[in-house]
Amino acid sequence: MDLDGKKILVTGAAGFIGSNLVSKLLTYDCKIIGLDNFSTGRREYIENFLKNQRFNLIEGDIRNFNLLQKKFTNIDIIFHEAALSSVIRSLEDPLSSHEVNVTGTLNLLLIAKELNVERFVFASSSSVYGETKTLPKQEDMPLSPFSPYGVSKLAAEKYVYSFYKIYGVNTVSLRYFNVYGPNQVASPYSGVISIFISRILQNQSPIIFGDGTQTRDFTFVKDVVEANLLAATKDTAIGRVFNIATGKRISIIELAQLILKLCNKSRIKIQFQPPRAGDILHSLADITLAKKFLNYFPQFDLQQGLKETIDWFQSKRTG
Ligand code: UD2
Repeated sequence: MDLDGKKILVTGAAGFIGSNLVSKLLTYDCKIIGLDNFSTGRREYIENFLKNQRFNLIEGDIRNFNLLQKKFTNIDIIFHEAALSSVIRSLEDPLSSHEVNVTGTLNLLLIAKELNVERFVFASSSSVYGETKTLPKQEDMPLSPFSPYGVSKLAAEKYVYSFYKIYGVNTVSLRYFNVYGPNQVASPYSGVISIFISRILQNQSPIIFGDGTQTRDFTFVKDVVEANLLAATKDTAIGRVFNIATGKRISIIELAQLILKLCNKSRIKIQFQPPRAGDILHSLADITLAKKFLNYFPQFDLQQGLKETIDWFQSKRTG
């Protein structure tokens, strides 16, 4: 399948991953509808897209089924990136995480079925695994998430699979592992890399929850975008679930030291606070399936990705 000539819906188009995806999609000859309710998305991320005739914005909420049904009549591909991400947010407000991540996804699946779309790509998460007995995490391992966020992503993923099996919707689920990069703003709910970079550039200590020995497989957003394009175009992807990661991990303490070094701020001391509730200890992906069925080969190692991300934060500060 080719993206050229397609009508594409991107939910969460003004969000971190959605905006990076739209930016890439605009290099193809396709029409894009961006849907966002701007609860966490940012208008500044889509300002440039709005100048392009091939991009249209619909402001709205994925929880509002009537709106979705009214606005969307003819769509070929849906990239469903809209979500209330963050484990922390889900601990504070599990109901909203459920409504957006589960009911919102079910609404979009119903639209996908009604419109008979060619492909539905779902942004799932490594959090569906919870703590596994062994590493790396493989797609067919038992899933036992314990944060409400992980549970909501797993429930949504199961709906996605159900719509593939029962109604024949051509779905693909991508389990993103700790995505970072440009357009991820630092907030209490954002990924650790954005928080560390933002603090360090303001000469503040990075704060580690726990002893810092917990590990993560950090994935650069441009690799995630590429995985989405492959998921939308490769027929071998249909009905499957894939880990999208690098297959390498780093501890949070090593991560803090690396960012301090790359920012030339190694003199800043790291601070420690008690471990965060809902946190798992280790996360590392096996990406064999994605390599085999998607032809997904990550292009950015952590150093490269961090440099691009730090540059983006710096340009934001000076711009
Ligand atoms: C989870 C998912 C990830 C994605 C994300 C969405 C796992 C393994 N990962 O990310 O795939 O879906 O949720 O939000 O389930 N930390 C600090 N200091 C800080 C901030 C974080 O030490 O200032 C620690 C935190 O305690 C954790 C690690 O850094 O051990 C990563 O935290 P995170 O919030 O970036 O991401 P995580 O793993 O909860």
